[in-house]
Amino acid sequence: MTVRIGMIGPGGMGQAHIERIHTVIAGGRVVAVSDIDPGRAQGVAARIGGTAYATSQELIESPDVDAVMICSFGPAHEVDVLACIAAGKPVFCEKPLTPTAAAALRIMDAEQAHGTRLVTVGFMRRFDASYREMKALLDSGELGETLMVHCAHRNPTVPQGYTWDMAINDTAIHEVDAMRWLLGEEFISARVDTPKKTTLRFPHLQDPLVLILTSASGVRVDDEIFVNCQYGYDIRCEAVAERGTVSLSDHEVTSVRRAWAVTKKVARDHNDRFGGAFVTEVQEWISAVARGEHTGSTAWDGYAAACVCDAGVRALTEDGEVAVKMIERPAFYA
Ligand code: ISE
Repeated sequence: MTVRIGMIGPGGMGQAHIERIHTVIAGGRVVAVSDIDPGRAQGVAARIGGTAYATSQELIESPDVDAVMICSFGPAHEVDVLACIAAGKPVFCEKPLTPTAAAALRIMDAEQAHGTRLVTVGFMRRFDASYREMKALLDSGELGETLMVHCAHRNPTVPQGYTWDMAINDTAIHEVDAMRWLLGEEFISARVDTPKKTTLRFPHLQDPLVLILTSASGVRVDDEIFVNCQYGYDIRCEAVAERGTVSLSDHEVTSVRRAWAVTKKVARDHNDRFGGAFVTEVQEWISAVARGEHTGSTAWDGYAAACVCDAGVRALTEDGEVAVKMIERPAFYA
């Protein structure tokens, strides 16, 4: 069976997914697109030999679409995810599921009323080979209890439209999800440290910043967010446990020795660094849809990440620790 996918919002991320689905991933084809810019939808549809729909609602309801990928802007996600649930179609929604926890709660309510899991959230780090190896080692217990994790998330630069809160709810949200998954527990509080700001980009941003999270069992996670670091896309993570540490590897493919120096490349962007993770993630989703199963992060993961980010955004404007407010995990998401 070929899963016929409708894509909402085929911008940069969406088109990178289409490329993967049509070249290296098996079992799926993007047959329909819609976009707030109808010209873009028509252009992408013509290129892939698919249909451009005037609205996302029409795409979701089309009998020619088996499953939906949402790659639009975060604030537009809720209405489309709810429409997919109403239509009973599996939906892969890029992060963030929703920009607020309240909106994610409405999605969980609708999905539970529907009765089966349909929503997968695009948290790709869970599919990265290096993160998976780290998790397997920590879960084995060989290093004892995990005590602290040091993370860094650096982007070469961000566009003008990147607002002050996005450092937390668009960038740090990746570590928030990856650390919930790595540690297997929730965070209870957030704090933000604000070091000296770079002069090399927009003054409206606090860049860099350090988000400090505390988990229910007391693990301390610090996450340096530096989105105008100029030199590359650099993701770091070191977990410190009782009997040792484990870190993500650097992701250069080659190193060059020349003129008495060794040079290695730094990734350019998330597609470069996490290309393999995106392929595994989308392949697993398409294969699960074909089997009629659910895989990947759930709406609960989208909700929990939004709750931690809400606290992180508040911590950016308030002094001290901010408590993370979260409902009890419903049995449906156990
Ligand atoms: C962007 O939306 C992403 O998801 C990237 O992975 C992240 O590095 C970047 O900071 C975000 O703006």
